[in-house]
Amino acid sequence: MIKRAWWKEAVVYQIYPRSFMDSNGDGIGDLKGITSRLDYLKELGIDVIWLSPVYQSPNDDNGYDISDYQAIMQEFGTMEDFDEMLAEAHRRGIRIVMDLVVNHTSDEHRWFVESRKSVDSPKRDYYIWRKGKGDGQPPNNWGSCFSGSAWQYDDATDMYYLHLFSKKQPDLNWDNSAVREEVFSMMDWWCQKGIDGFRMDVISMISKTADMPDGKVGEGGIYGDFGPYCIHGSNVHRYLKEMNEKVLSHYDLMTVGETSGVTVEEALKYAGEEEHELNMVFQFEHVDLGNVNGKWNRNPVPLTEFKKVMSKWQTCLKGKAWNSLFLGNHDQPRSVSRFGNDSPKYRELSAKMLATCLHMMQGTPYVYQGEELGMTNYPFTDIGQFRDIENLNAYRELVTESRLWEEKELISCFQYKSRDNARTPMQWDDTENAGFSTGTPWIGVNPNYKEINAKEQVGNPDSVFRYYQKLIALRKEQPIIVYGDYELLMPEDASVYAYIRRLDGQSLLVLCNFSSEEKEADVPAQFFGKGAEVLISNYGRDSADGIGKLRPYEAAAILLETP
Ligand code: TEU
Ligand code: CA
Repeated sequence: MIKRAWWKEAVVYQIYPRSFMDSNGDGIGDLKGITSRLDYLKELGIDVIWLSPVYQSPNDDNGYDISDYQAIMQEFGTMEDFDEMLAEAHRRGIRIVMDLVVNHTSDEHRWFVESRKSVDSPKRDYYIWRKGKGDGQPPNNWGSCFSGSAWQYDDATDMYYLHLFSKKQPDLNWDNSAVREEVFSMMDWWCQKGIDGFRMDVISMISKTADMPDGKVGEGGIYGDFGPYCIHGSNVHRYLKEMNEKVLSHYDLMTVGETSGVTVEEALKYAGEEEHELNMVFQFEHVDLGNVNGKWNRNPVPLTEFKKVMSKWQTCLKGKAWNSLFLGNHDQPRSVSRFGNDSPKYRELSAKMLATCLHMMQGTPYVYQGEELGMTNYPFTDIGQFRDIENLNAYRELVTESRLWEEKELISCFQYKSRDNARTPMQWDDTENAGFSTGTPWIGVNPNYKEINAKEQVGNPDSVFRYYQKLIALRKEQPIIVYGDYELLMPEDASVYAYIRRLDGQSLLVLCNFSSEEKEADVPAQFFGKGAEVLISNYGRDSADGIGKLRPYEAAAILLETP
């Protein structure tokens, strides 16, 4: 029997504050904006908000570069606004999980400002400094996640600092116990305020190897891969156990680690029930499918591979750890555009189908803002429309500087994969700027907001929003959805994703057609019989009769009481 926990029964909603709701017309979403929309989230039925960073930041990477962990970003409001938002969320029974970005700080954080001053600075060892190789060469060939070398030369001391992300995001040195103490006491300060947990940014990268050899250069690549020397490093589990002992275990929190590159074996260490580290991790195997030599491609996701990956995580963590379930977030393109079909004909059907597929699995589902409306990728055509440092740097490196890529080719990959697809403003209604702001939004509003918006969908019983609302409610009513076992059916079928959940003599069959054609599903006979109840269907089915024939993007979940 699986141990019960509130965070296993919860549904999480991710807010990217910059793009959620602007309360004062400066074009930037803010905390008062979030507070004003809590009733909408209550109506959707979610239990927890994961708030992307709201701390003081120069916004080189939209808040993932923090210059003060205990202050609110001016553009987002004040600490009073935060306290009000937290209280108003709690009043509605909604918990708030904070983004914890402690692999790196901003270069404008006072620790780094002090650290870079001299080799004798008391904060020198808060960061990772190395001598260059001579003749202007960095310490090794590692590339950063946002293009260019992972090392930045610093005049003041004639040394380089490590930054796995942008050069304005220097990596903290977790091997220094003073750094760990600072982070833990900051976390404790937020817990004392009453927050309900942490989503931990790239927490798999906090422990680096002491010697830092060159990494492998991929085909057609310029820089070496830091992965083997920085991901799941030798001390990462020791540091998380220490964090758990000193902070996490003192509160009733939900914790989820963003662990890029995680395998099932590693996940069992981060999130194993007996490990006393984290509750869950985010794995990325399913969203990375199709990638070869990085993410700039337009490769589709083969369904058989997708099923294999999802099923592996469902079965291998069973009873030992807990899955987090997601198809989209602020780093991914819109899920309906990537895994479904965002054409007007199939957008709603396929968005509901994807939601069914994900929300009927074992794990804690995460809904990314706008996903509950079936929001789509943005029709980008021009580099001037992008705001994300990942795109701007890649464009500079691959098009402007090296001419390794044709502009058109790269923009077309950005269209498919850019993080900005998920960062366009939330579409609230059909008024100017989709009701997000009365000013000029910091990034373009998707032109489809007149058709796709919250106001229309809340009032429409057949909308994607209403469908999500029902899925979320079902999870609260049916323990089988939360705790049932999982078995994949028809593993080789390239169009239909079918699986069965089982708990206490009940069975739940989930059928999802991932294609725009009619498909046959091999449905076990008992699901046609008496006592088979349709829990949810995106075609409005009310009986399981003929359920073996699935229409384009059809999805259904059928509950069977087996005596
Ligand atoms: O993302 C970390 C991460 O694993 C990246 O490699 C991610 O895949 C990236 O978006 C590349 O496309 C986290 C945050 O979620 C992201 O928004 C931040 O930019 C990054 O860390 C640095 O803090
Ligand atoms: Ca604002």
